[in-house]
Amino acid sequence: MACLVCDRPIEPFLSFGRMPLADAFLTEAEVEREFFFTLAVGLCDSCGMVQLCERVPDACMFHDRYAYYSSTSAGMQRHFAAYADEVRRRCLAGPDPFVLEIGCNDGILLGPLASSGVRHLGVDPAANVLAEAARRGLTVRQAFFSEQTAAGIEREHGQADAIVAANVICHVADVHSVFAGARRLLTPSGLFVFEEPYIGAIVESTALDQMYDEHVFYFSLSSVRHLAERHGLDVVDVCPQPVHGGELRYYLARRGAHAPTPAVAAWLDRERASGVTSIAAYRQFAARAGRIRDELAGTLRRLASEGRRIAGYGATAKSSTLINYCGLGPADIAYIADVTPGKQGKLTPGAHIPVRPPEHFRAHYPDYAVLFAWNHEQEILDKERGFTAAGGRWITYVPTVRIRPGSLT
Ligand code: DWN
Ligand code: ZN
Repeated sequence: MACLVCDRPIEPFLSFGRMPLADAFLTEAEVEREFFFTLAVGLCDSCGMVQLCERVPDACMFHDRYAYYSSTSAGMQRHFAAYADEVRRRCLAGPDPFVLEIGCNDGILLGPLASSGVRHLGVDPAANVLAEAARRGLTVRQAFFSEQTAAGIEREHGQADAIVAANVICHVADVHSVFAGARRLLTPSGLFVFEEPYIGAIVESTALDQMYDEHVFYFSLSSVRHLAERHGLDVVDVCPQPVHGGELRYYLARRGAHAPTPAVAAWLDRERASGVTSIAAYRQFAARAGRIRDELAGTLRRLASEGRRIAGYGATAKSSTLINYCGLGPADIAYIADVTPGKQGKLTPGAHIPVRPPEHFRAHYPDYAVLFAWNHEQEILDKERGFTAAGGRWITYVPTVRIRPGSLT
């Protein structure tokens, strides 16, 4: 296996075995021809990039039935409104600025920018989520962003003062094409800004469920800086974000265009000290992941054997890895509640647990609910106060297996 960034060998540190596509919710009829691949993750010792060992073709994951709509969380809507303010403040001060979003989904980030009249374009390969962005009045184009797409955008719109993305760049195996396209499209003083799950946070909290087909890369500042340098870009700022379990937002500019802030050197020092650039930290992560699997599966089986009713909350992409890695099925988790209409009535990938609307959860409270959308914990616990008031208990597994209120015993 060769590194997608520098072509040197990568060292696998965790294999989950055969896994389905994390967002491929399916009907009974589709179960027969379900797609599986081997989910394994490795580190490139040369450039520091953590990445999948086997990749799934982009078109199998990002198509006209993409399951995830970014605007399903009120907390994320607030987060992206603040992200839009930041972009406006830092990049869009000049006359008639142009902003491009790579992977705009339903327009959660571009919407607040466009509503203040900013010239914009959202690019996304998934027609269904893009249709939602168009319905909001955004200018969109259905495409995978690449160097070639960038050339077409440049001809039509000119260069971009800001190229923005969230939870997208780490999804693209041909990341060189994305960086080359971004470099080409940026104005001389423009910024390429993106935020992605941070490998330091994933390791620290043993968030093993962040690993699935769509997440091709697990970025650190060190690995992003190496990638940027190959494309004539500097990382000029970096800022942690308290979403999706801990992300880093990276600010890139053409070489020499902006002086890096002190945060860049401080984060690089921190990464060297924490060991996220060395294989030892990942081997320990893999051992902890195995213990979480054993403890969660054991706990759920024990509760089921005692006659407790267990459901899940949030049919996340992440939950696919967790559920299949733990070998769980409908006998362990009766259903998973989720607000997304396109997931409701379908079966979860691999394990085939039915997905039901939250109203079903409220009408059939289980004894225990596994919080698969743990990154939206506050929002969900607030809206489901009735569950705990009725004696229900939440089970979480990041960073460790816990039952609340109460203990494991
Ligand atoms: O990177 C990715 C992230 C940003 O989104 C994608 N590859 C796929 C997706 O991952 P995920 O599915 O793990 O993301 P979330 O945001 O953890 O998914 C939350 C799920 O929970 C959604 O299906 C919506 C649902 N939900 C709900 O039913 N009630 C969420 C909230 C907040 C709620 O109150
Ligand atoms: Zn490499």
